[in-house]
Amino acid sequence: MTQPIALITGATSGIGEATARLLSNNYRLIICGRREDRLRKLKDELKGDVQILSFDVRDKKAVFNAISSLPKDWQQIDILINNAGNAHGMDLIHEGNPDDWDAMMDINVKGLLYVSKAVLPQMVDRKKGHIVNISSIAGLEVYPRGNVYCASKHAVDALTKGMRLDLNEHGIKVTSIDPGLVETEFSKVRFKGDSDRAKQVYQNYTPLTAHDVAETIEFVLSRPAHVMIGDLLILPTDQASSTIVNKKSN
Ligand code: NDP
Ligand code: 8X3
Repeated sequence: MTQPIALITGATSGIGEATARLLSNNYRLIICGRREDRLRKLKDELKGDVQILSFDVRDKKAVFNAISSLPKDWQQIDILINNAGNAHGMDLIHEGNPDDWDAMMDINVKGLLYVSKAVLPQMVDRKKGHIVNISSIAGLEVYPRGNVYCASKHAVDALTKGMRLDLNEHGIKVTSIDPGLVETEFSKVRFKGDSDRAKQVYQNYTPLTAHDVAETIEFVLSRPAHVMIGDLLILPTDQASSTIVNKKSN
């Protein structure tokens, strides 16, 4: 039997890259991201059948051009993992930078919409498919200074619910994975390359790894046809909520 095709956005690092590594034995993969050098390196390392698409999810035209440029035998995408996203800044609302707000809403919300719009029609035609949206605990709770990032992930949560309603009659599964703290490049991006500040986010407790989240995605995808995991919150054991983390004093 031919392997299902999975398209992963944000596969150049963190959760997306770990998911590509884990799925590569059992799925044909379309790996996406802006950093093409990383995509090429990852493709070389993976064993299975892999296509690369390099585009910025904010660029509507680039999204549609990239996905329609796929060879014919790659166009029937079975699984879309909407993972590309980041936080930009962690300021009080009255001190926030509107460019950071634009980035978060354009990437995390509108980018997810553009990619979904490019992939969904063939799923609807075939009455088959699975959308996995990587939201966050920030889509379920709001924490101090999280304002616009939390708003973007609350929007992802609403879109997941909306997709599930609208796609129900077409037999398409829609899942939200909501991770807590995962040690990736996420905080380095949030703090604009300040590695020391980023490291502090993951100190004195045990955060999730990107592989932990990838294993959860693999589990969700491997359920039988009649089973859809709707929403899945995955936390480090040390984390009880966005603001309560059991940090050991050193
Ligand atoms: P990383 O920073 O490691 O990865 C982010 C990925 O998103 C990169 O591959 C990056 O690729 C891609 N990306 C960012 N902006 C764009 C863009 N404009 N166009 C295309 N791709 C883009 O972070 P994570 O792996 O942690 O984040 C993945 C997802 O998980 C995000 O949606 C994040 O919000 C979510 N999440 C993360 C948590 C955490 O604690 N780390 C917890 C909960 C959710 P490139 O730069 O090459 O374009
Ligand atoms: C990423 C986790 O707590 O930094 O979504 O918002 S958090």
